[in-house]
Amino acid sequence: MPHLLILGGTTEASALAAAVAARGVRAMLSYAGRTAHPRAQPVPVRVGGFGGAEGLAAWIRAEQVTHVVDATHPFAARVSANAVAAAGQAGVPLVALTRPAWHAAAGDRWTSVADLETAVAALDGPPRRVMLALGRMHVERFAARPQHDYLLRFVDPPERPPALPNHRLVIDRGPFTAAGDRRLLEAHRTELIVCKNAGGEGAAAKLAAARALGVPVLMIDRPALPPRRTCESVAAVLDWLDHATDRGV
Ligand code: 3Y8
Ligand code: NAP
Repeated sequence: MPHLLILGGTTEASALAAAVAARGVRAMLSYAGRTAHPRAQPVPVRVGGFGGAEGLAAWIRAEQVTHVVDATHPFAARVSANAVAAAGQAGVPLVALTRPAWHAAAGDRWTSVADLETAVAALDGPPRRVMLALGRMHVERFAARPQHDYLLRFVDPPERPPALPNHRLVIDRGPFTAAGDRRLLEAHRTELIVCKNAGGEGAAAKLAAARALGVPVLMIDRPALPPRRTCESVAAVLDWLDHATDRGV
């Protein structure tokens, strides 16, 4: 009888949880606890870190998990590395449910940068109206570039105001719509968007709005992730689960 651990926090993880619940597969979805009110799920949920790879391996054994699906965000590199190590230590199969990276289309004005540090460095120069579509965790890095007028979007209200002298803060959670993001960019008169190459649909609305308005985008490339088996759809994960179970692994 399989017992699935879904490392969640993405649209795809929620879709997988719905699919396995509909099939009556025993599963638990795990959140890090980054947001105050994570989306309810049709499977049991746990919230909080495991205590590194060792803690995750111990949890997998204690909960008699038989299969791990890493459905975390492509920028959640640490938990993904921990999951590969922990699944190996615990001797259970792992698959990553990922989404393809975005690629610039006709009309896009993207500049790709390797990482957050390079994005901060690229914001030297005269004041501009910049949307930081990066959430809350990295905003403080941009205090090194105080000259800009920032538009910020967080999931939850921050404990204290961001340390950016000129900023407007929007509290909202995705998935977002192109029309909504276009209104947001027009209201802020955004001249540049800084975002991660998250892929998927939930964060893509701002890119469609940027294309329509001719707004350039500073696109942060994904961090390196460990080698692991990957699937790009819920159906492929269910197929893997069927075969992994048939093989008795
Ligand atoms: C806690 C769970 C679902 C999942 C929905 C997806 C889509 C909407 C778009 C923008 C970009 C950003 C951010 C974003 C999106 C989905 C997905 C996605 C980007 C929740 C969630 C958790 C988080 C954590 C949060 C981070 C932040 C990143 C905001 C839930 C809503 C910017 C990533 O305040 C904080 O500390 C927020 C932290 C990690 C990145 C950062 O560095 O700040 N996600 N987002 C998960 C956990 O605790 O394990 O609350 O329901 C999930 C979703 N956010 O089931 O519908 O699939 O990616 N999330 C990015 O892409 O750049 C917003 O504003 O345009
Ligand atoms: P991270 O940097 O890779 O992980 C940092 C630590 O957070 C991990 O070592 C682990 O703690 C804990 N952790 C992360 N994801 C977890 C999960 N799903 N369940 C239990 N513990 C988890 O991760 P992150 O970038 O902060 O992302 C945190 C969560 O937000 C993930 O669920 C991710 O899918 C979601 N998310 C992130 C982004 C993003 O831009 N990074 C975007 C959208 C959603 P221990 O070492 O103590 O086990």
